Amino acid sequence: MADINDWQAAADKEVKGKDLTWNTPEGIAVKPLYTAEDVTVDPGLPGFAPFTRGVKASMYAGRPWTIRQYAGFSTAEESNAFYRRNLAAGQKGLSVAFDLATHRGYDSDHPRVVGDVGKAGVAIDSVEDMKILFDGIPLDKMSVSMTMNGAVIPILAFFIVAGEEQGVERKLLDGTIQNDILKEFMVRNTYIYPPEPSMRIISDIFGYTSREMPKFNSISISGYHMQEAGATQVQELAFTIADGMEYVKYGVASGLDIDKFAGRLSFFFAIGMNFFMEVAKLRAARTLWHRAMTQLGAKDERSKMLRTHCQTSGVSLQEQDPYNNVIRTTIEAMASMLGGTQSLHTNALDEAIALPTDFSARIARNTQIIIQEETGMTKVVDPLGGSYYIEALTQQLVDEAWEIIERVQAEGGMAKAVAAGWPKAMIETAAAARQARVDRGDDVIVGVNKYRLANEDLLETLEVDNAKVREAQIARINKMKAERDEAKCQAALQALRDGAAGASSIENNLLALAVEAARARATLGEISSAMEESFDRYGTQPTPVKGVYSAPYEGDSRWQQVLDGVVAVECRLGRKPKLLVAKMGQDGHDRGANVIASAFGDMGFDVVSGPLFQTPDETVVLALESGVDVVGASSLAAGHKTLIPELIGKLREAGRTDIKVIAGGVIPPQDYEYLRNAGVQGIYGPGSNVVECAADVLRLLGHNMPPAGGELEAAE
Ligand code: MLC
Ligand code: 5AD
Repeated sequence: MADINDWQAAADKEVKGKDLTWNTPEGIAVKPLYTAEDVTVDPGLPGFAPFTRGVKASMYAGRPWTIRQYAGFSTAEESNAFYRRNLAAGQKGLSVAFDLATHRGYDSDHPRVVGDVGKAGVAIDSVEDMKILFDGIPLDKMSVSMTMNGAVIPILAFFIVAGEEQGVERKLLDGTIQNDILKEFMVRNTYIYPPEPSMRIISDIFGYTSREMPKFNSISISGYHMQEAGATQVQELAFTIADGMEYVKYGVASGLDIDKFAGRLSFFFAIGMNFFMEVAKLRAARTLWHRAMTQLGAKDERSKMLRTHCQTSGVSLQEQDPYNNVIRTTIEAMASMLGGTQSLHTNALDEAIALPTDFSARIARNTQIIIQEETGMTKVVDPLGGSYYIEALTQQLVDEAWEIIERVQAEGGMAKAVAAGWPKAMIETAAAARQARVDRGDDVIVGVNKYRLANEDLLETLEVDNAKVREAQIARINKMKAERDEAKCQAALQALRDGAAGASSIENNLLALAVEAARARATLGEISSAMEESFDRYGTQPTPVKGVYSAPYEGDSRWQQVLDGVVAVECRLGRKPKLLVAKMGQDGHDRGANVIASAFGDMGFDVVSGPLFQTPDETVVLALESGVDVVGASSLAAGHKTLIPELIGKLREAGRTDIKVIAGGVIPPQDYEYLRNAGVQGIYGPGSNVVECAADVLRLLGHNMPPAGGELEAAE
């Protein structure tokens, strides 16, 4: 029989000695062949420690994963109707997407959220909205996930009271609250308060739910947003497990018995296009969590079981040739289920442009239904178990991630690491490197940097009339405030204020106090502000990484043309051309803004990275103070039609029509003309090449920049 040396010789001959090793972005050297010799650890059996092969013995043969599509837009009425249509068509669990005003603790009538209400999710201002959201949906029968981190106290309180007023006892409420603040500080940015009081909120929620809501998952520890922000799979894995360990330590430090709450911790991962790596990642995650929880002293096996939701990768989906997204999502959905997820969201094909329509949501949902009901893939437990490659990769991911986890532990845990900023910097470095690989064509994206269509058809997308939603919300807030017992409401808010000012205890439990305020019809904004008085509101300054985007471009002729262009403009102006990267509204998606800031900085621009959550007024003040030539507005949460025209109006009022305004992010092509008419001079959607964006900016600044691949027509 042939041995490995025979194989090596045969392979060398076929490829003339070429090295077939694939070095992945996480620095893993994937070999072209795996054999029994690569498998060094026995993964055991499904349903048994360390749960590498799954948390249930029968897995999907016993019960398939929950088809749980994340959704929400406009008003509670519209979202409720959407949920009901989806459940009738085969969806099994609910998952609520709230709008950014709600995430950040503002009522719909707050002046800072004019562009955000009802846009990226549903607007929820009070228990009245929450009751409408679940109208006709029995909360003792339907498990509901709520993605909420910043305003987690009022939202969970509204949910509890909505259940109560439906006649459902707390102990029967089934579902999950995201409640994962550490990753917000790292990547997702919908925090409200600084880290310390935010961690107290989490312990208070663990305490309350472990006493009162035994079926409810008190947290969804999320790596998803790390991968979306550019993290490699090893980084996603390591920081997520390390976040989980940190929450457990806080829970224990607040006096809880580890086995009383750890069984209700759950996880959430992104599943991207590196198929086998993603399957191995979920298996590695379960193995690591078992190890971590054993180390932290858990005794109950359920405390050591990593149960997870997955979502296919948003960032892997493209605006160009969007039907390719159905194929990508199918592949990612298969990796999720072969990895053993408990619950799954499959993204819609219009992901890179807008929120799902009924049509795109149907295809996304049916992707899962077809896998469950037509393919027979659920009949065998962990069917990839025993694959030499999968088992070896699983072990390698465990080892690589554990190394990072040990570094985090050595430095005092994840809260300290987040404060020190190195995990975020690691992720941003990976993001800038990926952008450069895509822009250079080293990483292929079909329909974007290879096989691109000459003409794209317009895709019909969902549009939310933001002004109308806001009006309806304000009317409901005013009506509720007029009808409530004001003295009772104010007393409940005062008790919450006092609880926040005091130390965490059963009497001062913030969720318990907020439930009282919710019953008394306090709004989300009022409940959030009551805590903000003691906790304060948190903000940070972006710090883009340097030299990562430029590295692979060394010696590239187009890159050099752009660098020369920047120098030419600099000579003319007597200073470097200056760009403000602006984030307006409550949109915290900052991967794009950070990558642009890094890349433009590397190209020689003077870049000002504006803080998150600015109003158009604040952006104009910063632009004028910094003396910029160009403002680049980054918008990923649909606020562009309100906020960017307002910005241009304010610049005009200030007499500064010379400052150019460009826009980038998730902007449907249908809106381009509207924005151009408003004065936007360049629009860069997903899939834009950053070097070519810079070439455009140089043109806007009057430099005679040749087209890509073209010759310079005349020197400046
Ligand atoms: C499961 N069960 C079985 C079984 N499989 N029983 C017998 N045999 C089997 N084979 C049981 C389970 O033990 C459980 O009961 C019950 O069936 C439900 O199964 P589950 O596996 O726990 O599924 P589910 O209820 O769906 O819970 C999955 C979860 C949960 C634990 C991962 O936390 C969850 O649903 N998370 C979703 C999070 C989410 O949707 N997030 C969206 C983020 S979007 P029992 O009694 O044991 O509980 C986002 C985007 C953005 O964040 O905006 O940024
Ligand atoms: N409805 C449906 N999906 C949403 N996503 C975000 N908001 C919504 C919403 N309101 C999905 C997208 C995004 C990921 C974070 O969640 O896929 O990439």
